[in-house]
Amino acid sequence: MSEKEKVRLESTEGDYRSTQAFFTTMRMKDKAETIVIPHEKPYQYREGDLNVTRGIAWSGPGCHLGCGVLLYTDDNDKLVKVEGDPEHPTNHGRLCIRCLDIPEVTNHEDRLLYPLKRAREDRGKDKWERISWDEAIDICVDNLEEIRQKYGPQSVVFIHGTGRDIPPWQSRLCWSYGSPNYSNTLSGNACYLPRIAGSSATMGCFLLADCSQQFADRYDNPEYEVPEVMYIWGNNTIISNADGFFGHWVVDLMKRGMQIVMVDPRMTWLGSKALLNMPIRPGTDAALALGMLNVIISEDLYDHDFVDKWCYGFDELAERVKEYPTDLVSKITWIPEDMIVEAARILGKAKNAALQWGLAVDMTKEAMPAGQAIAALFQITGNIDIPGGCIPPVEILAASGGWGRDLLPPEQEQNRLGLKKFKLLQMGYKQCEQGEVLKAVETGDPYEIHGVHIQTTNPLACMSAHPKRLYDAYKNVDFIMAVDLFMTPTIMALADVCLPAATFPERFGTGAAMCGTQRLETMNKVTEIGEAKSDMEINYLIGKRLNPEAYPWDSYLDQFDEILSPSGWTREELAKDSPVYLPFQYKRYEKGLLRADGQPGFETTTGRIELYSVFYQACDLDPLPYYEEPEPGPISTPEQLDEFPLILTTGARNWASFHSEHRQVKRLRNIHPDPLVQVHPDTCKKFGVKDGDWVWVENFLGRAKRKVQETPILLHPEYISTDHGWWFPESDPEKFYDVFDLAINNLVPFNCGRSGFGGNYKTTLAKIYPYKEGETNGI
Ligand SMILES: Nc1nc2c(c(=O)[nH]1)N[C@H]1C(S)=C(S)[C@@H](COP(=O)(O)OP(=O)(O)OC[C@H]3O[C@@H](n4cnc5c(=O)[nH]c(N)nc54)[C@H](O)[C@@H]3O)O[C@H]1N2
Ligand SMILES: Nc1nc2c(c(=O)[nH]1)N[C@H]1C(S)=C(S)[C@@H](COP(=O)(O)OP(=O)(O)OC[C@H]3O[C@@H](n4cnc5c(=O)[nH]c(N)nc54)[C@H](O)[C@@H]3O)O[C@H]1N2
Ligand SMILES: [Mo]
Repeated sequence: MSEKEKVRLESTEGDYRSTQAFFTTMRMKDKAETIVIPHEKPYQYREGDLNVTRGIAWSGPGCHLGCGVLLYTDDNDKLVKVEGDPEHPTNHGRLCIRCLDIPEVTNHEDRLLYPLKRAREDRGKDKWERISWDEAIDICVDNLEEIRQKYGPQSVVFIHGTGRDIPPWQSRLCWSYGSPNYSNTLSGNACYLPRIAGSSATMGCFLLADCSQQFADRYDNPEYEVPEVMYIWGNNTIISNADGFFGHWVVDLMKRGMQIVMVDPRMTWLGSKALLNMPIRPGTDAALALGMLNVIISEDLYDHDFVDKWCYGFDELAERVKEYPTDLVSKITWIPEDMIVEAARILGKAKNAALQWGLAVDMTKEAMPAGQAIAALFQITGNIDIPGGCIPPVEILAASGGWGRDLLPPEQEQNRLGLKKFKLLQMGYKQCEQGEVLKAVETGDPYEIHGVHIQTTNPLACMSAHPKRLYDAYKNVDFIMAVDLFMTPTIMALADVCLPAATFPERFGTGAAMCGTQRLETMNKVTEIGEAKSDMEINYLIGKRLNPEAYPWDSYLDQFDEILSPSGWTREELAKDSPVYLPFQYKRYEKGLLRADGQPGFETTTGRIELYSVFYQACDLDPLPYYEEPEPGPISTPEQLDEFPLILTTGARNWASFHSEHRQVKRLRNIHPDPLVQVHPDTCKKFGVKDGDWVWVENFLGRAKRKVQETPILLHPEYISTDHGWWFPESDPEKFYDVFDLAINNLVPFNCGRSGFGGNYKTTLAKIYPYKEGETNGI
């Protein structure tokens, strides 16, 4: 038996070590370890007529960054102003416009202020009735209890949106209720999870660009070195500030001499300042990475010492990348061949290089091999856990990736929708695959779904692929409850009970920012609006009734201390000293700091970075990275090109909104009033449309209404790019605020990758044609 066969056998026999490691296994051990940074001002103080409270911003409204903020309230506790906290090491006083505009959101006249109910037969009608919290909680508990008794807890699905700080609280509710079906509604969990789960499976940790975020003294820390070059791959950091990564760190580093290489089909502000801006055809990132690996390996530009000591399967990888010569890769990616070679050489020769990868890596069907190939570039060049390279973030709080895992009865685990089909779903936070959930709702196979719990998500407008399909399926479910800040198309279309949630200035919270920042901090309540309650309190009230043992606390506030307990901090103490930092060291793999058993190496079966993944192999997946043409596409379905000649990517972020949020917030809406499709001037000419025209963007599955923005930023005239998340709060509620005319996901099918991760949200073929007044997709 070969060594690989042996390893494979061992891992199929249950040594799925990496499943334990969502980020890495290192945790904060006690309070004395933490670094408390001095603040000039106390956490609450008076400035003129106003009270100022320090804290961080997280959702709602949505964001997952955790910038330091100063909340200004008047003597009636009304939130009147928000400023960036100049003392906060993440943002140093800088804030985006959405955060500066929080008072308009928090105090908005359209906020949900009271619990609402509606008769089952009135679903889809604007016939809501105000009810008390007691009645609302009773209805939710009674329905969920009845379904659990009649059909079993697995027949309720709990769906959430992007990684705000709410999902862990919903996971506890879900698992303590007894359901294994905790999920978002993205086909193939196609946001962040493909990158995280893939990295965890192959190296036991995740990779982030080292921007000194782990040090409270930041760029001045003596250990830190500026990266020579940063590869920004399918990520527009300045606008998106995604997942705890503050985009302006890139600018800070460029001012300190760092160069950037961008991989993006559009010219962005950063791209215009880049050494190279690679005009990639959407969905072909894996091919590009494999082509660059080919150059680095064939030109002997990799780090032999690092590969020999710390990587597993290099020879197999070297063999695989021979299938991707740069001339072929250029034809696939539409990037000039010399640019691919140059990008590879720059990386191979750099003293230290950082990777900042984004959503575009996840939003293609075969996202896992794409991420695997991109990561391999930085692994074989030894850019792992070195100053100015890629750093594995630590999981500071166990709750970050799902709270209450231990509460799910073990016999329910096998009912998790998607797990049987996709073994790799054991990676991550025990989520389902929504395509499989939908099939169960539609067909009752493998069992019927009778309830849906919706919290912080607006799937019809934003998250779900093929939203009409989700609507048609979910509208027949017996009981649907939702928790949100505002009325949404999803709630109007589907829910029976709607509970009003608090924005972040109205609630307490803890933040353990993900992005390698090694910091722990709090959100602090400064105001109250209507009868809105925090998601934490709402879930506590419901959860305590459905499973009292899982909620042993006397107040929902005690839960924060429970979550924080591994750190030694209580919420109230932390509020005063927040943010606090954990100490940090480089080259943790040499010191036994990346493995649970304290041995040197990585938390994988082989103890090394698996360029050839034993874990993937055990999940019946190709152990090596590969490229597969997205479908539809000019190469996979050339027969569609006559009808759909354009290559569409979707969802590039803009300043004025977070997903489907903020459309009713006037100042922000004025900045970006309409759903746009960016079209190259040559293509406008060809299709007889011009800037400002309303058009339909259409593919084989459906169409969505857009306004043309004529712009040369598309790097090939055939590329078009459009916003996602649109609905018009000002439109007819009973037409669900026009969501089915506006949802770009009308064009996105449920169709995840072989692993259960990844979906074609950012790549399809399409056409555009003029919209005629009165045309609609209907409901
Ligand atoms: N075509 C296309 N589609 C995409 C994307 C794309 O790039 N292209 N991006 C996708 C990605 S990456 C993601 S993560 C999803 C995001 O999808 P979602 O997370 O579902 O985002 P939203 O539609 O904004 O829904 C969030 C809802 O939660 C509410 N909310 C905000 N804060 C709070 C809070 O604190 N408590 C409660 N209870 N509610 C709150 C908001 O009012 C809003 O109605 O969208 C995806 N959709
Ligand atoms: N303002 C704002 N900020 C947000 C959000 C928001 O809705 N609004 N959403 C948050 C969430 S949940 C997420 S996941 C992040 C996502 O944030 P990012 O990771 O930055 O993702 P996007 O902005 O969707 O796309 C980034 C870039 O990828 C390019 N791109 C498109 N298709 C491809 C492709 O196939 N390959 C490559 N290499 N590039 C491609 C786009 O042109 C775009 O410039 O943003 C977060 N931050
Ligand atoms: Mo996301």
